[in-house]
Amino acid sequence: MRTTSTYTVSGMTCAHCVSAVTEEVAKIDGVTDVGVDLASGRVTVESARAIDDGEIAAAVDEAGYVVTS
Ligand SMILES: [Cu+2]
Repeated sequence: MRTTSTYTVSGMTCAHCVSAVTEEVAKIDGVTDVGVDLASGRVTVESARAIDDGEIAAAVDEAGYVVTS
């Protein structure tokens, strides 16, 4: 099952933030693609399985940011 989910992440201010979030979220088992739009804080995650919101939140937290929605 291919799933696309979108989250909003606060606190990202530059390309480094984008790469930090991308790197951590991409480590989640089953994630096949991560897209981050810096201006809106929108993070789009494509995965081969349904990813729990908590897993996304934990990965974003690991990068130093917060999922707000
Ligand atoms: Cu930054």
